[in-house]
Amino acid sequence: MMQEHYLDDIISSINHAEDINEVEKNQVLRNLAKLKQTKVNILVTGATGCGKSSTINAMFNFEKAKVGQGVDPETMTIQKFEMNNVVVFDSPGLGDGIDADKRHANNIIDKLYEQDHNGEMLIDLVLVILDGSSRDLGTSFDLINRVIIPNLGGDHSRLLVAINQADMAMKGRHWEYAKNQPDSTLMEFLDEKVLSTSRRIKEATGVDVTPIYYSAGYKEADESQQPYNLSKLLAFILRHTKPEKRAVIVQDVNKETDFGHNDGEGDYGKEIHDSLLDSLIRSVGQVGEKAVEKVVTVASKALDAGWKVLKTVGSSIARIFGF
Ligand SMILES: Nc1nc2c(ncn2[C@@H]2O[C@H](COP(=O)(O)OP(=O)(O)O)[C@@H](O)[C@H]2O)c(=O)[nH]1
Ligand SMILES: [Mg+2]
Repeated sequence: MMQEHYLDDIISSINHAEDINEVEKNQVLRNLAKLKQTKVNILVTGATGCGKSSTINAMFNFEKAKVGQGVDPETMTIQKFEMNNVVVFDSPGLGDGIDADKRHANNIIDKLYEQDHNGEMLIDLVLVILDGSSRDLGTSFDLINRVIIPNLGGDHSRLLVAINQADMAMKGRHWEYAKNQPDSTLMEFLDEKVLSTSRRIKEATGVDVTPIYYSAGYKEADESQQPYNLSKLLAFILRHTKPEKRAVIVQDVNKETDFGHNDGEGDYGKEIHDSLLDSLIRSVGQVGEKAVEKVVTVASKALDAGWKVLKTVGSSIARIFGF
């Protein structure tokens, strides 16, 4: 079941606006209708157990996704989850044995070269997830350095590396469970992990990447932990997506998830909010101020009412000051 689309609110209000002329109205409506059809294709990969499913689940409205799988046994390992606008491909990374690794690598490479019906690269973004609790990330670096980077076609901005399970990075020690955040020792450790990850990719490939760390959290029968830095991950996903496509991502962002815990290094809620509005304004095209103003006003209202992720501002500031 697909959800009602936030762009429908904007479309309807533009439709009923009496202070916008017909020519502009039609242009805006045409462009919004086109935007509503836009797909953002994300390939999520990483070793089994790194937290791909947990991340997709926490970030997106994944339960409502149409689940598809290739019929061809060669591609069966890549699972496809199609939501309103976001399409996630979940692929195992390396580390499952020589034969499986070969198959996974080939599937990933094929996906990286796949084109959409406009002849553009299908995959907008490759999210490689590393298990932050693992000491041996050798196969993950093989995945990044030998499989992904050489097959990105030179556009390295499509690559995003994220270190998950930040809470378990020092065996669960130094995680402040009550506040759901790392203490200063763990934070230093994680910062160092980010630097060494970046260095290992740079040395092997010459490519600069800025990894981030986060925790997808978990939900089990009698225990659960909220995510950490998931809003930072979303902000990074937006940064790595073409500006004209960003506006639709929010439609499929999980409204139930608590995006409030983060490192406070940036105002991620505001960044996401601004990035979405900027993307919307780009998509409506060259029209008068009145039309743009209407789009922004209605969009802000719809977004603020629907998505907690856009309001992580207060909570992160509260955390810094400890109240
Ligand atoms: N403590 C902790 N556990 C996590 C986190 N992310 C995932 N997990 C757990 O790690 C295990 C593997 O996660 P899953 O999402 O299935 O990994 P996948 O194989 O990459 O899809 C599950 O038991 C998750 O609950 C996290 O950030 N922190
Ligand atoms: Mg999984």
